[in-house]
Amino acid sequence: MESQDERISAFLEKNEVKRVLDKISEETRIRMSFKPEVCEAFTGKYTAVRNVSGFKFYKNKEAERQLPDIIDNPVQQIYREDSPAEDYRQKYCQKRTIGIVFSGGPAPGGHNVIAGLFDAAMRANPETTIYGFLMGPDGVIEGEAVKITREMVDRYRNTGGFSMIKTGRTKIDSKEKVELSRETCARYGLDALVIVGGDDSNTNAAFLAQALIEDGVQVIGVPKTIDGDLQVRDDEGRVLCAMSFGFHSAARGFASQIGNLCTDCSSDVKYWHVCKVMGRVASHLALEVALQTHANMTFIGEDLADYVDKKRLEEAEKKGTVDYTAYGMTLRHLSRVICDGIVRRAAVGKNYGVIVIPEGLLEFINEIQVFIIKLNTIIGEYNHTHDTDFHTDFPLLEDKLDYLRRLARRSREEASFSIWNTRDDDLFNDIPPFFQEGLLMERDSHGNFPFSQVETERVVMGLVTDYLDRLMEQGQYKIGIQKEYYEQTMKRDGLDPEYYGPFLFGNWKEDYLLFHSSMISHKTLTNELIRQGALLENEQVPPAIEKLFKKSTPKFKVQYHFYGYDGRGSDPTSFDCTYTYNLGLTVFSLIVGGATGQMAAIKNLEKGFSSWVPLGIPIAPLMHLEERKGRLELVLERSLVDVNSPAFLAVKAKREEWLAARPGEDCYRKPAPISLSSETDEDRPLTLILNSYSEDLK
Ligand code: FBP
Repeated sequence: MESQDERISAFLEKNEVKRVLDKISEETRIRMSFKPEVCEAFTGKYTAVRNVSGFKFYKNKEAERQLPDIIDNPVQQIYREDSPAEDYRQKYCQKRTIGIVFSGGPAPGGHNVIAGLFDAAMRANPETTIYGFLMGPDGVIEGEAVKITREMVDRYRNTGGFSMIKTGRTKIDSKEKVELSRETCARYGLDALVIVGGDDSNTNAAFLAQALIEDGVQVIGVPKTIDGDLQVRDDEGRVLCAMSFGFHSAARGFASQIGNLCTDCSSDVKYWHVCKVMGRVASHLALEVALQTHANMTFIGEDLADYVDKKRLEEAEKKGTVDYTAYGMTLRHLSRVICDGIVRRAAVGKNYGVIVIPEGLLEFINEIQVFIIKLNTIIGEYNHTHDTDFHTDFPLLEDKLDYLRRLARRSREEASFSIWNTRDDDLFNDIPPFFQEGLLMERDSHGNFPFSQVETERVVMGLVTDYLDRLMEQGQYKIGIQKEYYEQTMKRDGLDPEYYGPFLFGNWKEDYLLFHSSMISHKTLTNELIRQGALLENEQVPPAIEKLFKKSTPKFKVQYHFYGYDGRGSDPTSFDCTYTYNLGLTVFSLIVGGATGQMAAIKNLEKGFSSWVPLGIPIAPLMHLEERKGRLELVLERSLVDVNSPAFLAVKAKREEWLAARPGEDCYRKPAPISLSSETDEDRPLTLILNSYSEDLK
């Protein structure tokens, strides 16, 4: 007789069972065979690179000093070359060795950059070798790489993540690391190194390009980051790169999940879903999610920083003073704005909804930003002056707070020491420990504050819950009762709704009825009805009224969600598949064209695919000085949400409509899940579509 193990083995051998248990799903198989369209420039056998004039960049003096050989690089465009001269043809097809590395957080589409580069390189010369450096820049520093084969490329085409060669956040930021990288390039015989990363990684690419110029190793950057904060315009606002790759897929992934929450909460009508959305400092992802889902409230950090409390300013003006605290939003004020939305929706029977909070929100709240900047400097300076690390030396929160306390004491003794004074210390000690811990968390190798690790949404919602409790006690937070429902309930119990209406409700003539604000408990309801003469002493409140009153008393229930890592690992949209494959092709053309210190890009992403133009953008002229780890460093400027952009203005104009604090349906929009179809409204970021109308709003 067959044993159980034998039966299981036979069962596992069945074709259908094998098929459904295969680690590559049918969907993934379809994905892997998807062929992204290629730009016109890549439709022939050869391409050529030509300089494009007309773009203007203000060159930073320090960038001129530190990056002298690449600061004057021009913008370049890739063309289809149908009749190359013999020497160019030979150069195009020469055997090369190229290295590629992912740097920073994953972003959907990275594998297609490799696929595009691989396909173009192999078409030009099948003997070319492409190495993938493992685990991010560490792979370059330590010389760890794999030879990329066709099988590897085919296995990962159009799929998400950076799993093929992994990624890491190490920064090549010291002479020693640059030297080790140089040795790696020499050991592998690299002609070119491709760095796929965000603003910090492209900054690294520029410095490496400069350092390796004498060795003849070209360095090309590729704009990656789901955050969407790597965008390039020249100094006159001409767009060269409207969006980094990965943004569209991550935003669509988040939007699809948040869209489902909109459906859930408007079905179950009992939860407020609070969604923190990744994006580091910039709120581009939150803005795109707002456009895709029409969630009830979406906060855009850049908008909060712009906030001016006019009432405060007026009051100060009357006194002949200026109130500087009137500029920028405080956490307290933000919590009041949220409460206002919640209370207004409840008043029309909607004690539920969806709130979107960008993970970088705190950066735009003055009082918190001050802490972030001060602590960045303190930690940076500590690490700089000691041979150890702040977090290793002060592992516990108590140790860190103790160190800060010592700094505050020092500020009392030394007038010139002002980075952390006793007022800072007192304010910091008023913050809940989990938030203190968040603000003191270890910065990454670029000195960036770890926004994704801080539970911003809980900090904000903690204040919201406290204030809602107060409003409830004051009878201001109540659920509106639909008039029709009130009338039916009363009549069912033989009570005259017209008689009781004015006694019970402060807004008796409206569609949604609110119990008088003095009625906040069974006791106050009874007393009030007696006082008004609608009930006799010792008479019980009729059950119908009890039922309605219970229904009108809100419970504030929150569900927290964090959308970030899931979006980074999502499969790319058709937009990102096509964008990244063409970026890979662009990289190869730039290498053939002898470029270094350039970033591959596609112009006109905001338009349909037929308008896309592959470019090489000079990185060095985009650099500016920024404070990192307490010191000024040359870096690529991050793009924040422009509060005058059409996309933001559209969200602002629709704010009240999407809050839907009025009777009737919510305005939720259901974004389609990620697929390879490119024939929907979502075939490119809605932010880009709207921003292409900027001329109309001037
Ligand atoms: P990149 O800037 O490297 O693309 O990373 C983006 C990001 O996903 C941010 O949105 C987020 O704040 C951060 O990475 C999280 O970093 P970590 O991977 O270190 O948790």
